[in-house]
Amino acid sequence: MEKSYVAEPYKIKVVEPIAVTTRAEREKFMAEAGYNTFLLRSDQCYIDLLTDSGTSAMSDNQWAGMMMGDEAYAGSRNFLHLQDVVREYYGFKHIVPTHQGRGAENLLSSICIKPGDYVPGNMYFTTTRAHQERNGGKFVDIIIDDAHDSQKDVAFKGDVDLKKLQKLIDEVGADKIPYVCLAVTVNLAGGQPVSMGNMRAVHELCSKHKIKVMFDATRCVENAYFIKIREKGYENRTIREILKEMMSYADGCTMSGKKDCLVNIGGFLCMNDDDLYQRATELVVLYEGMPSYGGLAGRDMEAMARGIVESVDYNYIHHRVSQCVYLADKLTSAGVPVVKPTGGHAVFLDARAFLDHIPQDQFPAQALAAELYIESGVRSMERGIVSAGRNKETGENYHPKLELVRLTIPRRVYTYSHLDVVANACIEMFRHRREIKGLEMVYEPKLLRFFTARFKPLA
Ligand code: PM9
Repeated sequence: MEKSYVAEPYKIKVVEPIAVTTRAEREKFMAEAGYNTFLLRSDQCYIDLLTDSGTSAMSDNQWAGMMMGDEAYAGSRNFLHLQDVVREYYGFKHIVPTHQGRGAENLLSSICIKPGDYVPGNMYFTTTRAHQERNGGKFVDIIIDDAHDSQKDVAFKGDVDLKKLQKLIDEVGADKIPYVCLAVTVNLAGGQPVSMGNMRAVHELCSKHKIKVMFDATRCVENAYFIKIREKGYENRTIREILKEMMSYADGCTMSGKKDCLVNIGGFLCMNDDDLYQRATELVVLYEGMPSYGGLAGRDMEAMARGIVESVDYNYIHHRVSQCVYLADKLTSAGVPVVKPTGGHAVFLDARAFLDHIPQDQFPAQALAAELYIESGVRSMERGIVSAGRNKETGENYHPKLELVRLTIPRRVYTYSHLDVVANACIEMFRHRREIKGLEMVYEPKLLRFFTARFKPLA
């Protein structure tokens, strides 16, 4: 019997035309963009899978909420609504809104990290690690080894290796670890979830040593969905219940609302600790604004509050992950190497296996993302050696085991037909993969280089 995929649990009310370009035009656009898909213009892209960040389609209910914005400088009713919803759905005592996730990361890292501290995490994320390092912290990877193997098909590849965490505590001492940063799901591992059992165990170990656990909750609803379908004992629990239990194992979280809160802009920092909250309210006025708006308009906070409620609807999240599975299945059945198992927000091409004739120092994932655009007008993102950047102490390039191209699915935006176009383009590229050449980096910014670096094709 043919496998079936879930149809859209929404109907389309507004449409946005997208650009159809020729190959000759795309070759020119890509060269002008320095072979970096971040530097393309949106109107040069046919299907834009650069990111799922801020690219969601909002619902009619969210748009209605935008008209209910209370744009008072302080104490707007939309902040109070957001605060109520976050307390109810996530369970934290305090919330400080920020303009997006990295605003929350900035506050948390600045308040908690001292030079010489260690911040363990289940694989790094670009902006998260940059803020930790900027405050003198050292990121330590404590994810299970399987997460670094693109072909290992394990249910909870985002789990922390508790032995690695215990070893770090023994070596440096708990007082040098301000908090453990636990990402649910793990973006750079391929959108891989953390099991509830592992969250509980990390929380227990950290409590014993009086170390805080701060979640990167950016894609926490996707994580809750995977717990429901993969972890024994959760099959009959609602997404909302699972989410609340997950958060009970954290002392707080940073959140990029641009992902699982279904909005185009916004984020927040949460915590239970009154003193931490006090310090966050002191710092937020310097970078974001009053603690009751944190860089956001009242209307944006209203859309985020409503987005949080919508995000725990099973039909929404079931369809979202089904779209990823559909694309991954098409690619896998044609022999195209992708990260296993399929994650929550994207399908990741394994550029190391796809372009096994290009060494990592010639940026295979960057080259593959550029070629995919030229081939089809589909924009994707490099998640390999360029994103990993350089070791701050030695200046050497990191060489991550995962060299990936991310085909990121925006929420409620594209149809299965769009995904067919993406799959066919990747399959076609796979057939002529030996013709794809590596790149040379000709401009390298010092921080978060993947956003603006420029490249040229090797002869
Ligand atoms: N993620 C993404 O495309 C957008 C920026 S990086 C290209 O995946 C996690 C797990 C994220 C994330 C952003 C942030 C930062 C924190 N944690 O972009 O500042 O995936 O809202 O969030 C991006 P903001």
